[in-house]
Formats: sequence, structure tokens, C-alpha cells
Amino acid sequence: MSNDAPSSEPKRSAVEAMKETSRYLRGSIIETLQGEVDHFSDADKNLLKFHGTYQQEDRDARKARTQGGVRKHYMFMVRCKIPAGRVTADQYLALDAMASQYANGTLRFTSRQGIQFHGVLKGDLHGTIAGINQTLLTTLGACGDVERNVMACPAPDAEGSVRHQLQEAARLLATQLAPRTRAYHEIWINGQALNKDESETVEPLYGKTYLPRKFKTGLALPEDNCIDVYAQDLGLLAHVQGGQIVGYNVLVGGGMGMTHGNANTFPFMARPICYTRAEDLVPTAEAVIKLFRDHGNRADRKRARIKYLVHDWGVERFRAVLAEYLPGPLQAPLPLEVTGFETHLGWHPQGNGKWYYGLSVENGRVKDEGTLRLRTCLRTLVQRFRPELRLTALQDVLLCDLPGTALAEINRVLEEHGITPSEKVSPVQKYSLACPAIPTCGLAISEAERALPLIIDELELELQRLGLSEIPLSVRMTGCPNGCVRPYQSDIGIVGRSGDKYTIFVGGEVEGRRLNFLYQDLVPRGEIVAVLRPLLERFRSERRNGERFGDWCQAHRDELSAPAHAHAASPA
Ligand code: SRM
Ligand code: SF4
Repeated sequence: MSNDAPSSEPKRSAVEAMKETSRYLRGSIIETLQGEVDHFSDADKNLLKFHGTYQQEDRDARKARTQGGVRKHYMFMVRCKIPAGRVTADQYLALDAMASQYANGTLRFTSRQGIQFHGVLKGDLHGTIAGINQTLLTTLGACGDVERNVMACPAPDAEGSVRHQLQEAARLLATQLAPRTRAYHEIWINGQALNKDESETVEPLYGKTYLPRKFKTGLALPEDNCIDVYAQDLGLLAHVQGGQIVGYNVLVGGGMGMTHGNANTFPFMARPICYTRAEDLVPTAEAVIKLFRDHGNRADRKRARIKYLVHDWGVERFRAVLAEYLPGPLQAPLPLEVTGFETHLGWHPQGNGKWYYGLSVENGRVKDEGTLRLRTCLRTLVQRFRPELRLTALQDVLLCDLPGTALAEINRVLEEHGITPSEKVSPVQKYSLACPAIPTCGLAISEAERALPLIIDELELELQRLGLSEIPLSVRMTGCPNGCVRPYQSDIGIVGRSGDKYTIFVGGEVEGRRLNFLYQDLVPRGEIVAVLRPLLERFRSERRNGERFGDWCQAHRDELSAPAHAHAASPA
């Protein structure tokens, strides 16, 4: 425990009191689950997040129901926490079956390598979470003020390879940093309250009030930042020597969320703080978490993420305080830089005689709709080849451990189900991401997942017209400024502003090393491509030597950037 204790105690937020009195995340969840009502109280709604589920409503039905005097249609999103995105064939098939049994018939691959169900009714919540646990996956800590899903490059290099080491490190961190309360087991597995008087030692890392806010960790290789390491609260950039990860640069303070019109909130890139040897990884991560637990803002949840400590204190003070928590002397970070990024799409050798196929999934949504039957297609491929599945931070999936002869059959199955093979997907589509937004997300102010496909279609035509179809261009769209698909790092970020209007950001890049900047605000959805057109035309005529769009925008930042009231971008 640090001596540098917070000097004054401002009034804590209501969520803090709710956590403290929850008896380690129990609240009255079990009683409500067993009762007749179709939704939970506000306090339990907050606790449910720690258990991996959000109480939502069907937003498409909201208006008609309100007008008709009918109450909200409550339903739940359930999120599986999947370290490094690794799922077995059996697990996937079980989740796929649950999507029909309990949810809205779709699965959603998330921007943090998780899988979500939407549209689960309260009566099916227990069955869904218990079912997920039966597959040996969990939802505990998928949401809430704890360590969230630990990300790592999921690509299946041979056993012992650097990527394999990275994935094992992600699993280790996920296990060591998970909440310890028995509440989860009681509620979702046993189905009855057993141990109501747990002592203070239940959560040695988190304590009774857990963390001030969510905490996210991701591990990356310098040559492949496919998990956006600078967007993590704790980013670990591997230091490799002779094929072994010997340590990590510890980056702290990444985060995307901001609130329109509140300049005190902003996206921020994680800063290099120190270096840790690989064998000290867990105590080092724990040290950062303990610092956050003790010093994070528990009064204002909008300013509670660890990025605000890094920003407000500055790196030197942050280092000095962290040194009190570290197991040994603080070592300066190494001069490690991110140099590349891979989508992992298409057909690749694994290095052990097997192959993997990276399938591009539009906005991570696995569904059957009209002639596009992705869900059936994936189920067919998994039943046929029994691959391990690995989810990427681009909401795509890698089918692994395939024989060298599988490609022809994969292509045939894709074609039969109307799915475009990754090789034929345009670069702009490959790099694009959108969050679920309306109809499920309670915070959405605009459409994203349902709007982006048409925008990409229009953009593809525009890029074709300009002869720019092959440039890597990342477009990320969200229904509000919380930044769930990390839109402030992309070449083009489209962020819901007010109903049909969006804020457009430009100047990021696929490698995720910088934030973009505000280009235009309050752009109607139907005019987004028209607003980008003059920029793309100028880029085409002015770019030199293969210059990329985001780089060109940065070079012209002074003339392109709009007055920033919606985006404080990267404060020093
Ligand atoms: Fe997120 C809240 C969806 C990744 C920043 N996010 C939400 C909620 C739970 C809405 C809510 O609080 O009521 C959304 C549920 C929508 C739905 O119907 O499913 C939601 N976030 C998602 C997912 C599913 C988006 C996706 O398209 O994949 C991602 C789930 C990842 C996972 O498996 O764990 C998701 N969210 C992210 C990321 C990206 C990342 O972590 O790499 C971010 C930006 C990084 C960051 O945390 O700063 C992100 N989500 C937020 C925030 C802003 C937090 C902040 O500091 O201000 C919120 C709002 C909040 O926490 O109050 C939020
Ligand atoms: Fe919801 Fe906003 Fe996140 Fe989109 S970015 S899922 S609208 S919270």
C-alpha cells in the first residue's frame, strides 16, 4: 500500500456506495432473478455489469411503446470475456446454439475480442450465463469496474512462438486479475445464496469498492499492433530477444471515451511509464491496478479512468507514485516503437504444417439475413473442420488448425452462403469497424452498425472513381462519443453527435500510434461521403510517394482541423 494517500476525499459517486454495500457484488440479484418482474433495480443493474451483463431496452420499439403507454421492452446484453480471443470449436458451437435458444439469433464479435449476445430476456438470463460457464468460458468481469478482457494478438503461430507467449501472458493476467468473489458462482451456477458474510479478504486486489472505473489491458508486438496497444489503460509492448519475450514496455493511460461539450474529457494515448521483466508481469500489472484503486477519481465517473491520473499528474509524478507499488526498482522504458499492424485476414501458414483462414466479418455481427447467411456458414465450417476460432480486435475471426487442402472447400462454403471471401473484400471494408449503437445500446445517440455498410458502399465507389481503392483506409463509426471501436485512432472517425448528425475526425492510421483530429461537426449522415470527397480529391492530387491518407491529413492539420469543441484530441 502506498504512503502517498489521496489528501482530500471529495464526495464519492452513488456507484461507489452501491459497490460498497453490495456484499461483494451480490445485491439482490438472486432474489430478482427468482421473482416475476422483467427487470432489475438501478443498484442491481450496476452490479450486473460486473457479472457480464447489461440491462437494455429495445430502442426500436421505444417510441411506439411510449406512445401506446406500454412499458419499456427490457432485454439484456451478455458479454463473454475471452482472453486473446481464443475459443474452441465446441465452445463456439455451444454459443451459436445459445444465440437461438436465448438471444436474438445473432452473435457479435466485439472490438476487444469478446462475444456478445443481445436481446436476452430476464427469464433466460440465468440459462445464458450458466450455459456460457458450462462451455468453460465466463462473463465475470467482462464489464464493471474491474480488469476487463485481456487482449493479445490472436494469430496462431506455432507453440512456443512469440505470439503464443503473448497469448499465454494474456491468459495468465486474466486469471490473476479476475475478481475473486463467490457471488458469481452463487448466483449463476448454484442458483442460491450461500455465503453472505464474506470477509474483507475476499478481494485482495480490489477490495470492497473494486476499481474507480473499468480497467483494460492489452499486449502487442512492436511489429503488429493489431490490438491498439496505445488505447489500453495498461498496454504491454513486448521486448523480444532470440525468439523469447523477455520483458515489456509498460504503457499506461490509454482510453477513448469523451463527452461532447465537456473539454475535461478526451481520448488519450497510453504513455510509456516503465519496463518490466516478463517474470514480473503480474506484480507489475497489479501495481498499476493498485495505484488506480487508491488514487483514481471516485467522485466523478466521467473523469475516473486512469488516463486522467496520467494526464493530470504528468508522467514523472505517475512514475514516482507507481514506484511505491512496484515489486522492485522502477526501470525506464526501452526505446520500443510500434512499426506495423496486421489484419490476419486470408489464408496463412501457421508454422506447424497447419493453416489459418482470417474471415472478415462486417462489424462483427454474425447473423443470417436474406441471402447472406454468415451464421450458418460459420457453423458449417466449424462443424466440418473443428478449427479453434480466434477473434480479432477488428471484429473478425480466424479459423485455425486447418489442413492445407481446406481452402477450396472454405471458398465453396462461403460462396454457398453468399459470403465474400476476405481476399475480395475491399481494404476500406477490411479496416472498418462500427459499434452496435441503436437498437441495443442505451447510450447511443445515433446509428452506427446499421449505418456504416451503406457509407462504406458509397465510399468504395468514391475511392474507385479516384483510383484509390487499394489504399489502406480505416473508417470507424460509433453511435456516441464513448469510442467503443476506437474511432479517434482511425484515418476517418465518424462519431454520433445528435440523431442523424455526426462529427467527422481525420488523420489517424491503422497502426494506432496517434489520435486523429476534428475535421467537421454536425454532418448529416447522408452527406458524410460528400464531405470527405474534396479531401480525398486533394489527397489524390497532392500525395507523394505512396503517402497515406491519415499522414497527408496530419501534414495539413492546421488548415483542415475545425475549431475543437467536440474533441480535445491529444492534450500534452
Ligand atoms: Fe464500450 C459502454 C459496447 C469496447 C468505451 N460499450 C459500452 C456499452 C456497454 C453501453 C453502456 O454502458 O450502456 C455498450 C454496449 C452496446 C451493446 O448494445 O452491445 C458498449 N464497447 C462495446 C463493444 C461491444 C463495441 C463493439 O462494437 O465491439 C465493445 C465490447 C468490448 C469487449 O468485448 O469488452 C466495446 N468500449 C469499447 C472500447 C474499445 C476498447 O476497449 O478497445 C472502448 C474505448 C476504450 C476505452 O475504454 O476508453 C469503449 N464503452 C466505452 C465507454 C467510454 C468509457 C469512458 O472512459 O468514458 C462506455 C461508457 C461508459 O463506460 O460509461 C462504454
Ligand atoms: Fe454505445 Fe456509444 Fe459504445 Fe456505440 S460508442 S456501443 S453508442 S456506448
